[in-house]
Amino acid sequence: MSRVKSIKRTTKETDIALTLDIDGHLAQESIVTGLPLFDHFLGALAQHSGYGLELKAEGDLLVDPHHLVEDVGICLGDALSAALGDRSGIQRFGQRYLPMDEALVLVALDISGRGQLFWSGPFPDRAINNVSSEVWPEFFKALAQHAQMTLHVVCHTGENAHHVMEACFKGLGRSLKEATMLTNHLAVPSTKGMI
Ligand SMILES: [Mn+2]
Repeated sequence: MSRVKSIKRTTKETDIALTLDIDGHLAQESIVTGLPLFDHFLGALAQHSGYGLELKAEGDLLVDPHHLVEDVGICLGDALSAALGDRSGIQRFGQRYLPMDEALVLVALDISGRGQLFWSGPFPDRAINNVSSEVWPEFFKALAQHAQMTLHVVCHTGENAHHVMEACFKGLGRSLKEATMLTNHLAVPSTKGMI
């Protein structure tokens, strides 16, 4: 069973082509968004999820990175949802405390069929390389909504905004790896019989 999905999405704000392979058989380093900090964080996500991710994205960065960051989250969420099919055989839940030096975050998720983000701090409220910290939750929100998963991200401590946000992306990667891992049971992991 191949768990691969390609997505193309073009709007007046962004142009995105993405291929996701949950079982990781693609070249992982092909991530180009035009925003090097975002490439760096997505590279950490791909690395720690074990997913193959090819991504080429262009956005109206001169307006605000907001559109690009949100729309990549939409495409990655759509790809993940499609690649998972009817969710049969997956672990469903994933969680990770992720330290990065002084930063410590918790990421916990449930591939529940209900797309929602719960984001709680205190997060450092500082720009990283002139990119406002308020943009990053938009990625997590769009991803959660389009992958139809319940996603909690909690910052327990951290002074350095780069450390905190990188920890969130790494923690997301590890949590997704766990949640989308296949079990020996082919059934959909829900007492309802469907997700
Ligand atoms: Mn870094």
